[in-house]
Amino acid sequence: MYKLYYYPGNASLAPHMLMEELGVDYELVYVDRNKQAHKSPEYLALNPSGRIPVLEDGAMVISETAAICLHIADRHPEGRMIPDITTPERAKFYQWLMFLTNTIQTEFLVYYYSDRYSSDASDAPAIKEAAEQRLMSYFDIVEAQLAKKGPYMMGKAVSFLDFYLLMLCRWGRFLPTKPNEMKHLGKHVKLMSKHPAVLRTFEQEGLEAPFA
Ligand SMILES: N[C@@H](CCC(=O)N[C@@H](CS)C(=O)NCC(=O)O)C(=O)O
Repeated sequence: MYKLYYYPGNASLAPHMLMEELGVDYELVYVDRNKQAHKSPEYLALNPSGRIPVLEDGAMVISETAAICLHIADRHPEGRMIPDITTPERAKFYQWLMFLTNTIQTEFLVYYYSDRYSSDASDAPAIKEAAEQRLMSYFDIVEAQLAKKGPYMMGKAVSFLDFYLLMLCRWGRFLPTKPNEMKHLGKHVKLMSKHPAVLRTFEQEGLEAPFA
């Protein structure tokens, strides 16, 4: 049985949706960010970066959202949440996963934690504004991919990239140009919002239905 350390709406949302989609056995462990539980010695022993999520798979402890999702998808190939290793789609999948985690997700850290990016607190609004512009340009790139290849990130079949992207679109709900108001991203969000696994996950985390 897996154990997912989560906080509602945090990066734990992607592996949570993935596990729901796959119907695997898992337990949720609430990490109370309001009490700084993610910086407690117990949590830091699991993930020294003090970031959410963490996955326990038996004796193995894994951090980093993309690594967690890859591990789960690889462990359950019958769920087809990642293209087969023998296909060219696998390489394109890696490309988009890295773009989502390395570029968009990382930029959201700058956007949401802009005060951490300068020793001068008065810089934070400008840092946030620049991150906002970059985020919107990155969502334009995803929009173009969906226009070309949609409705899902890998074409006709859903993969865990789509759950990852839904999480990032939700984080983008305060951007001046909201991903869910863009033509193809909006269609993607609508499509994903109907997935029973998504609805169950949002309900379990106490989040309002996505973009309702
Ligand atoms: N690269 C990490 C980033 C995870 C991350 O930044 N999680 C946020 C929540 S969405 C967090 O734990 N923030 C608390 C903090 O930075 O203090 C991953 O993908 O797992």
